[in-house]
Amino acid sequence: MGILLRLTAVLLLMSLMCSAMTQMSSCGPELAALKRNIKKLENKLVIGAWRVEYLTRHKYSRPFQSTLSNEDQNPQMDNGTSDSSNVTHMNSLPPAGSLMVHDKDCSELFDRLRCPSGFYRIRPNLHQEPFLVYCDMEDGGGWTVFQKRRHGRVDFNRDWVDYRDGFGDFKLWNDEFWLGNEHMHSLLSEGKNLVKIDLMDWDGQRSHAFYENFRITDESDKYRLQYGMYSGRAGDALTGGGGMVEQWSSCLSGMQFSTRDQDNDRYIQGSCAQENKAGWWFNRCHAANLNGKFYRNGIYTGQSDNGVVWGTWKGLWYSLRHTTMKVRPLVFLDAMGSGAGEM
Ligand SMILES: [Ca+2]
Repeated sequence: MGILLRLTAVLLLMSLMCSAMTQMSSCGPELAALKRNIKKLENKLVIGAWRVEYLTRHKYSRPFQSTLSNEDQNPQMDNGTSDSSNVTHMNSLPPAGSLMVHDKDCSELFDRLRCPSGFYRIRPNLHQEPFLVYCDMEDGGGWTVFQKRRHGRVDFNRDWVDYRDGFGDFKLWNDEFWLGNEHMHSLLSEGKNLVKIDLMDWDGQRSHAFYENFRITDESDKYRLQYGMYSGRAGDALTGGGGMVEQWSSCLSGMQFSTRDQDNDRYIQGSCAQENKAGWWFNRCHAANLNGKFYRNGIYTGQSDNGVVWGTWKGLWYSLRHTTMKVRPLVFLDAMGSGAGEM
């Protein structure tokens, strides 16, 4: 970067000298060439500056919004510490947002760079602004994570707009978030996919469920859920478990999304989202709700089964400790060569 600056300064000086000389002699062609070189160097400088910004962000896993909101919350931080000078530096850079986002999801990023797990920007389709996601590069690699529960610090009982746009923290590996229905719609619309749901109870036991071709429609259809074949060990709780009665009341295939301020469920007497303290796809109401109320220690009691629930594994009255929902292409040669992740 320093070399570029010095070169630009030298060329500027030469062009000034030359322009003074034009009155005496003809150095027009040289001047034009110099101007073109300056322009090229200026462009290189802009791209270089943006690369530094990009790498700095990813090194510290700093999302756009969080950086700004941290600054808003701590205006006294602007005292020349490395942290605040970073923020100032990033804000002053030119907008070149789309230059460095090559990947439509974490699987492409994994194929290209074999990078570690962390927050990266992706762009599922070219008509969309890039956005920040957590990429799980373990478990075979290439997973784009769209839901995570870890410690209960993020409130998941929210309105439609929050669920549409996404919420939570996007900084640390164990942060909790919902990527947002709008982002999920574009992410899940690309080709055939495989969604993996990772679950952990309060004794550290783990289980999982796979769903092929997991999709949600757009907002005009209230982000209706559709999915294909189930496999895994935790049971097909999205479909409601075994019996016809259970499926009639809790099969979530074909259900629209509901939040506490938008009741799109089939429960006529009330609102599943309000009862279950969550935005989710509800029928009458559910056998799986990973956005439910976070209860510590698993077994809970309440007026309704409103915990973080995967009914076919731990029942409706057990609230899980860790959950992750993540997606990658159905056909994907992962780090272990199996294409299926941890079974
Ligand atoms: Ca209802």
